[in-house]
Amino acid sequence: DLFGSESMAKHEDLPVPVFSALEPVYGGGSQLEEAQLRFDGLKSKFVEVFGQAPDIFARSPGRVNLIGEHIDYEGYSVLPMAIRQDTIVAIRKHDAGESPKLLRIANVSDKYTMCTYPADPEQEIDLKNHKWGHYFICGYKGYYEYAKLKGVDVGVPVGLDVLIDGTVPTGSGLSSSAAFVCSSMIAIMAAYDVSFPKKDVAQLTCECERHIGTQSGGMDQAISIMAKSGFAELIDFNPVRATDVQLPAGGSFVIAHSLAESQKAVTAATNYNNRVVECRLAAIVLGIKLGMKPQQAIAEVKTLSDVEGLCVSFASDHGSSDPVVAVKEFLKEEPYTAEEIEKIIEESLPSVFGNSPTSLDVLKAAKHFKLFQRASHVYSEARRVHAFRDTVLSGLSEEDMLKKLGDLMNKSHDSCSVLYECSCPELEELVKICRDNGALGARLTGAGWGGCAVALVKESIVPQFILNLKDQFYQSRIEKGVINKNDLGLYIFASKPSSGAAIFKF
Ligand code: NG1
Ligand code: MG
Repeated sequence: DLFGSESMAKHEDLPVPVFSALEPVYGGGSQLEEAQLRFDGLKSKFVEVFGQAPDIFARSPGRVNLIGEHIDYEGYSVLPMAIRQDTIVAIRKHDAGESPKLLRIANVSDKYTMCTYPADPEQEIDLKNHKWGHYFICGYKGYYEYAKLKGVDVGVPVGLDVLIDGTVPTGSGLSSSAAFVCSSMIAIMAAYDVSFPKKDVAQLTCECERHIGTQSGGMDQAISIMAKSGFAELIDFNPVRATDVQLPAGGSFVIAHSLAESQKAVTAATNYNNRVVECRLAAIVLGIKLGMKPQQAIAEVKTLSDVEGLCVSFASDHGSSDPVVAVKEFLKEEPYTAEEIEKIIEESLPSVFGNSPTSLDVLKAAKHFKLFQRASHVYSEARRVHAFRDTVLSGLSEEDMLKKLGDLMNKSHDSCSVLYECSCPELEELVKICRDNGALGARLTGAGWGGCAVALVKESIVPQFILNLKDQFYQSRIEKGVINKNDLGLYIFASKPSSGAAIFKF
């Protein structure tokens, strides 16, 4: 239609909303009270640390990914929802000439001591010496990179005083990192009194988080910025777009921590970035086997989604539309050595990656490359995301719908575990316990190698389900002193889709 939805302002085109009260984001009741306490605490701590009150607050939530794991960086859509746990940043921008001309990043938790950085946005992040404050600097650099790219005048760098309060557990697969980077970026924007559309903020926070050394996709930042209360979102990439997905009311998502911490910034070379590299190599090899010249494939093929078209045409000649058919035909199950791949692509591996330092770290650490397994996971997982979305929209009875969604989550987990090898013994144990206790489906969520599982559970059995997990998974860990009994609520909880990033000016 001529004047249809295309011409209406989409929410990704709008700026991050600014509020003068907490209710629009934190609702009422105990959540609001809790939030009020946090904001009051932040403010007084800010005055205590820096001697003056903050100008502005920004918040951005963590997320739980319901389905679509390790495919965002391959260009495929994912389906996460925001959780209520978030990062709040309080910020004060110095006047020009005020000293010290530094970025001082403090935290309400004693676990994190103050980090100080120069105000120069061109500074390099010291990756060999990981500090928690580096995530703020990702946002800071990103802000100036965007401004440069768009030719926007965003003001001369001055000192910033910053205090952080995060409630997303770290290394848990719930994206504490994106909550931190996104809230930092938004706080900086608000402090400098500039605002960009949400889709741009989602894009630029994704790119700037890579300064931490992981070659991440854009899921976490996109959902943290664009989430809407009450909805999960189907996130598409290139360009970033979010489509609301209303989940069936009778199901609840329970998030449970495996208590294995996944330190992604530290293990990138063997875990996360390794998989990104393997996917790229699988895509290039597939491109060549399906008729591209090696040089062309290296130049043009960045992700598995770039060669899906070729894979699907091949598969349809063989009576299917499933790209996994081409994977089975053209990639071998045994791991490839670097030499084998170099022979196929007629190029040295380091030069394929333009000598990017994080990729070189991967090549140095890798003994071999599992191209068949990684590509099979990515193509099948991409299909499961759409099957999940179609199921939600299918007029199936709620009972049947929940069962189908659970099945898809189980398949996703098994693929992550067997083909992508991003699970760990603690997650395997936890997922099994979830399934044994009536979960319709359970899977690891986020990057894996530790962190949380998410289980789809019938609303009516949630309290009993949580009790059973306490007994069967957490009790022995409490006895061993791994966690404190009083903290259990931090490690297992049911979650409803929460709202996205916001700025507060009181
Ligand atoms: P987490 O779980 O936050 O480490 C990571 C990536 C995502 C996505 C998932 C796996 C970052 C910031 N995020 O999330 O982009 O690839 O893993 O699906 O690295
Ligand atoms: Mg992260």
